[in-house]
Amino acid sequence: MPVTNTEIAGELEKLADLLEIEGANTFRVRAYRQAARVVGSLGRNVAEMVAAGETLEGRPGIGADLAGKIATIARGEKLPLLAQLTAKNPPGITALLDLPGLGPKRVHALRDSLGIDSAEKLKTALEAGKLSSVPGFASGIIGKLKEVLAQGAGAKPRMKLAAADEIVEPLLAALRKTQAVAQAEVAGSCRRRRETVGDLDIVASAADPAPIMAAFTRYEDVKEILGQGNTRASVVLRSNLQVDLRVVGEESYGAALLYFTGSKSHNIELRNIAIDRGWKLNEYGLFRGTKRIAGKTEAEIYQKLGLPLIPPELREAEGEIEAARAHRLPHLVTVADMRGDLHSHTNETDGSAPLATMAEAAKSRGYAYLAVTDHSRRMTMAHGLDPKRLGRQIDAIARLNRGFNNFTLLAGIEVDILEDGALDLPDDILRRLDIVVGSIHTRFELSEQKQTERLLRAMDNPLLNIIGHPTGRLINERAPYAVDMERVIRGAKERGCHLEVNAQPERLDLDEHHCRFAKEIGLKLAISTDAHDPAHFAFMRYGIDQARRGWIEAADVINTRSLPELRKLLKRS
Ligand code: DGT
Ligand code: CA
Ligand code: CA
Ligand code: ZN
Repeated sequence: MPVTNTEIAGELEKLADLLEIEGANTFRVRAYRQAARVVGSLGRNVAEMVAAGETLEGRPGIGADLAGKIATIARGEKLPLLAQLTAKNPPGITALLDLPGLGPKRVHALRDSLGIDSAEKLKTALEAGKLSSVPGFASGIIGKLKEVLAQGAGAKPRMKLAAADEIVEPLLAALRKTQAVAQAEVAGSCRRRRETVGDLDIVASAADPAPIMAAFTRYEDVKEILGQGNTRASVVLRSNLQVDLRVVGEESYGAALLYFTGSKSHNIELRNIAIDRGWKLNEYGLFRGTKRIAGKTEAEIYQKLGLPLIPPELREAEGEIEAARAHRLPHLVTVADMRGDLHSHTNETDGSAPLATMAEAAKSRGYAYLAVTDHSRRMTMAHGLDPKRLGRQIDAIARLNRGFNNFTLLAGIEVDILEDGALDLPDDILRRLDIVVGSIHTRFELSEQKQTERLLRAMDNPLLNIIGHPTGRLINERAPYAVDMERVIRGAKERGCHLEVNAQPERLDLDEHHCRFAKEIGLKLAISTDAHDPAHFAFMRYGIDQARRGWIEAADVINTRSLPELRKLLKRS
């Protein structure tokens, strides 16, 4: 992978930031920023130019020294100056510069007087009221900082789970290939299948850790090594995702996996059980005195503690240990339990593939049914269906169904829920469908009361079966609209309607807490991919992950049922 211009510009910007914090000469700082702009706006790949013997010397603001530094970065080497500055300043410090009122001078003062080098440390110091002693921090600035930090500014961005999976899978494969590695697995929030991850934590076992440590720090995707010892290392990948690796002996692998899978509060509860028995639990094993009584696998540690293995998705200290003790852990739903998908689009609206292709893709996953639910007419940008076009699609589905064995296309619609809760298509066409999904795609800004009533009113129509992506949130992009989900979930249950867990990685909507509440009151859910392309059927695993975090079992999900049973569940009286 050649170094990209964006990466070179990023390194130059970072250098400028750090020099500024160090109080370097303004002209020098400005020169690096100018160079970053030149590289960033160049039409050609600098790494390739450098490899071909070309130089940037002579371009606006770029002299021999800067051109040399750019060439170094372009060759994938680390600038000694930057290495020196990053050793002194942790990565979080440059994020401080983005906070309002914080220029390099003030960041410098924070670091030297209070040792603050990250947004988190700043937050702690603010809460402890320590900032007023730092020169240059008047109460106005302090108040403003408190306000923006409370709103989440400066927090490390969290990566969506599906994106993290794409990164961790090849990395694990590379680590497992090194001879000495017996086992390697991702732990942390990724293994618990949280919808976003802060960083990746990998646990490996090996008799000799050296080869795996080398494979890890030399992995082609590594941008920066943050720290490295004999059995642990931390790196930053080119995606800016941090990865921590810990290598232990085989006898400790289960203990390390358990420890680094977390969550922290789950670990604390486990450790207390060990303490009650006079034992000690840490990342090396479960110990009676100095004797290790378990550690090789997670299962044997749980067993010694009197518990069945608790699935990682449940390890959040939200009642799973009590449930395990009482032998009442849920049998969580799996991808293999799914008999069909209940939300999909074709190229008749905004999907990429025709009906027959979508049907084949669903069929080849082993599904018994697929509901085709294109958009309704209100979604003009998606070329939504009016009654006439929908009628033709219903006929096309009937024709295709005659050719299938053990597979059925269900005629459906994702009908827009209008502002007043009415549906975007008349009842007489909806009545001809097997299934009706209703979704909100407009007027996200309504008050909580109006939005809640809009959804309840939509569900009053007995032709509606499922509310699609019920809160409308897009992870890291759009907050849920204001809506009282407890009322909506209860309202769905009362009306014989269902709610969707939308499996698109940026939606995962319902979330885990809604899932758990739905289960508690006995509302059955649909888990659907909202596929706009045959490849999207693979997103099912993300919907399943989220549902599992919400303690959902196969029996709580309508599309784990056979078609005749599903049809019964869809019948509203
Ligand atoms: P993240 O990275 O923010 O998405 O969340 P996690 O859960 O992956 O957290 P992380 O990466 O800070 O730590 C990984 C696991 O290591 C965490 O889930 C539990 C364990 N761990 C980390 N620090 C501590 C600690 O101070 N005490 C205990 N008991 N466990 C810890
Ligand atoms: Ca983590
Ligand atoms: Ca970590
Ligand atoms: Zn939709």
